[in-house]
Amino acid sequence: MIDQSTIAAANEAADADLRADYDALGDHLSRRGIDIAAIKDKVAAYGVAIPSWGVGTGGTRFARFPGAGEPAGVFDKLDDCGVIHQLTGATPRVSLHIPWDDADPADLLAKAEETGLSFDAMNSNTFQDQPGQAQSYKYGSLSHTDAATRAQAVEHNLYCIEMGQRIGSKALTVWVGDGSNFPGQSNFTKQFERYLESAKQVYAALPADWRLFTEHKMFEPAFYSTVVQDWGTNYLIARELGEQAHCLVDLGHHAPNVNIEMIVARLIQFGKLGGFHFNDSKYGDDDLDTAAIDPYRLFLVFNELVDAAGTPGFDPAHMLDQSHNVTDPIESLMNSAMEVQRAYAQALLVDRTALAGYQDTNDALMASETLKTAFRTDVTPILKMARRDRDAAIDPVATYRRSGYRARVAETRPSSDGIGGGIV
Ligand SMILES: [Mn+2]
Repeated sequence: MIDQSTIAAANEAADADLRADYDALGDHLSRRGIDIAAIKDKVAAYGVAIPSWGVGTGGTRFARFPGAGEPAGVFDKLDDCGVIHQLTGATPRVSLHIPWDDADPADLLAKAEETGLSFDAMNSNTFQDQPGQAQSYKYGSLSHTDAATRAQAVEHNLYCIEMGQRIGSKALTVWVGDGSNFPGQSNFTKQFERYLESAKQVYAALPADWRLFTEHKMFEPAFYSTVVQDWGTNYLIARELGEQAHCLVDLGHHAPNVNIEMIVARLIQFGKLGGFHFNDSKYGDDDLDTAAIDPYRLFLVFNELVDAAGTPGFDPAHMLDQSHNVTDPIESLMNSAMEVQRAYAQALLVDRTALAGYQDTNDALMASETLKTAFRTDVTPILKMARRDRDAAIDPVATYRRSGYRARVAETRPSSDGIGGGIV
């Protein structure tokens, strides 16, 4: 972890400027009838989960270019996640991926305690084969034509639930790579029937206080069809399985220009929004940093979430899921957590009474401007003050660079293998 005195010294140097900026924004918001302290408190209470696999350098199927001091295993990953939370105060939970993060639950809990973290949703992996595995997932897992392969995939998900129960997780996220690469390769209906039959077995093992999240993805690794290709199929799954099943929306898993915020609204309306994997994309599932390409879209998603806040039972899980190919993953994850907080803060500024009035009177221009006014407000001083109040860093990236953390861990962590593919 980073020495708290390093953070305190950096904050001290930035404090006077921050106070001036915060007070100026407070005056401005006050004229709009908004209490800046109330917004800051909500932002400070907000958290987004870090995926354990996000702290390693990602890659494409062409190559991976790891940096120095890459985490060598789950305990290194938790150290990195602890640093991210220490500096941002915005990432209190980590989402583990089995078998990549398989370890003794007692050791995981001890490390979580040491790093100030807790565990978010468990993620199963039936999209790649593990050493010594009896059946191959080359042609699918939960929807495979072979019953023994489906049973193996179900069994793995049950193991993830058991593991999660021992470390305080309350959800299982299931994403499968199942699909087809050629027209005619798979019978769409039979394949989906097999998927549902397997998913029902997983659902049946879910503890009463757990949720099951299923994640849709339009393409990759299957390039002609995927079994859970879009939110429609995802909704069907959640409806077929039962009350504890919900849809997970990964922003990158849609075709370009799809109206994701509207999908979010539909899932909220019918009680099936489970949560998010935040990231951004330009062309496809690019796994770019959250808000790197289209911050307005992220804001529009949060606009729907803020609009729905207070709905009984509405408690979507928030997690980042992105691949860091050319940046230090810790820096990218810190920035992305702050971008999610920013979108939330901006959405809190929307004048909802005015917006409803413009909607009712069909004043399209002023309705749009109402959203834009909130989006254009620079809420940076609110985010900084929320961090400062909890002894996190006013400027996390600058403080991280000054701390020398990466160079320090590089001395003890073995250098990572840059050969081979991509997805981590
Ligand atoms: Mn995802």
